[in-house]
Order: sequence, then structure tokens, then C-alpha cells
Amino acid sequence: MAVPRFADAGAKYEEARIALFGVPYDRTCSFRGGSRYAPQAIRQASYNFETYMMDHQRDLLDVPVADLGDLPAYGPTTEMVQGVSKRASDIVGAGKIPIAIGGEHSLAPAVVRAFPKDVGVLGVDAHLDFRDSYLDEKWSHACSARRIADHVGVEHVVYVGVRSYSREEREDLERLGLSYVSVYDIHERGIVAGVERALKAINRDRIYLTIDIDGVDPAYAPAVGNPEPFGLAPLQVKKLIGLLAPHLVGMDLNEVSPTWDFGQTALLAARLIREAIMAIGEARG
Ligand SMILES: [Mn+2]
Repeated sequence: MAVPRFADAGAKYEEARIALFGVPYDRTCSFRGGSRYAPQAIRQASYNFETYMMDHQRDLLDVPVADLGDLPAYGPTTEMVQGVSKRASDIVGAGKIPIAIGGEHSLAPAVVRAFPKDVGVLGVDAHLDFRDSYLDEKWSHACSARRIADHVGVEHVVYVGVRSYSREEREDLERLGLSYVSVYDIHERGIVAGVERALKAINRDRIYLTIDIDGVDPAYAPAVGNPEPFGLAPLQVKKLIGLLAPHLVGMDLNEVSPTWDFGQTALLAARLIREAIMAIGEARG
């Protein structure tokens, strides 16, 4: 079934405050493939929800959002990075907020490169993604935080919900001074304290948010490229989005693998994107 656009994203581009686009790319995937099908699955799932949002007592249609459709199915990562950066730069240049729907996490640094170097980046992820390269690929999904750090500086990137990294990543994070907020820290002290700590460390006014859906526990989001137990609850990510909203300049959500889904991962992804749209709309009046 062809889906025309994300539900309630019916604004003309000229009038839109937020512009969505899909990145159906999963060529560096190392375990469970299929995130290239996610933009379509997430758009389909977005029709499940009421336009009126009870928790906000507002209508999503009051926030002007345009859905620009999907970018092409790129070949090499360098081509994808160039294409995604170009699309994001056009949106940022027009004074709008880009929301990219992945695809795999490799797209996030490509979107970040569309921003000036003085933005900060908060990631939600089970993994630190701090390898300098993975399987001979510098733009691998497993290197997202490292490539983002190349652009904004390692001290302005913090991933939240982390519960997995390699020995090599541990050495590099200590050597280069990357901070992160572990999932255990959040389970102990709460999501509000975790986000506050992350924002303090990032020390930037304008924040880009990259959500790898595997940051959420696999009980809620089983259809991901690399599932990791002990994850965040959906409501914690909802809260995080609300806390970040006044600072948000752009966002992506990545790593849904619809082939492994009974639909719940795509539904959660769609709902979190709707949450972000509403929270941004609220924060900007
Ligand atoms: Mn991950």
C-alpha cells in the first residue's frame, strides 16, 4: 500500500514549521536488516492516532508540518551522506526544523552536518556508537556518535540510555572525553535527572535529537537492528522529548526494522514523532 504522507503532515512546504523526510537506507546494517522499509511502515502506523492529543489538549493539525517523502535508495554511504545533508541543509536554510525518518543510524551525522557547528547533540541509544570505523566503514551505523562528534566536537555530544560498548570504545571515550548517561543511571535516578545531566554536559542552547529506537527496551521496541535488554520505557522517551522541546532544532528517528515487527515498534516510532511535533509546536507557541 502506498502511503502519501505522515498523518496530519498536510502543510505546504512554504508554510511548514517542520519538514519530515524519509531515508530508506540500511546498507551498513550488521545484524537484522530491513530499516529501509521503516519510513513507509512508520507513516502507515501514524494513521492509528487521533489528530487531537489528549495529553497536550491540542490538535496536531495546528502545527504546520510538511512531509517531503523519501530520499532515493542510495548506494555507497558517501552518496547517502551527501544526499541527506543536502536535503537537511535546504530545510534548515529555509528556517524550518527537519525531522528525518530512518533508515539506520548512519543518517544522523549526515543531518547534523546541515547545522552550524555550535549545536549540541543528544542521542537516545542502547549503544555508544563511538567506533572510528566498523567493518571498514567510517559512516557505519555503529559510528554515529563518532561522526557527529567530528562536526560539533566530542564535548557537545551525549548519548542517553547506553548499555553497550566495546573495549575499544571505552578506551576512546576516556581518551577523547566523551560523556554519556547509562540506562542504569536513569533507572536509578530517573529520566529527568538523566536529561538534565546530559544537557548540562552538552552545554549548548540549540539541541539536535537523534533517537535510535533500540534505546527503548526490546519488550516495547523488538524490531530493531541490534536489540539490547534493560532499556528505557516509552514514557521515559516521551518525557525526554518534552524536556528537550524548547531547545530542539532538528531530529531523527532511526533503526526500526519492520520485518521483525508485529507493528508495535513502528507504532511507537510514529507516536514519538507525533510527540516531538506537538512538543516543538507547544514550545514555540
Ligand atoms: Mn543503537
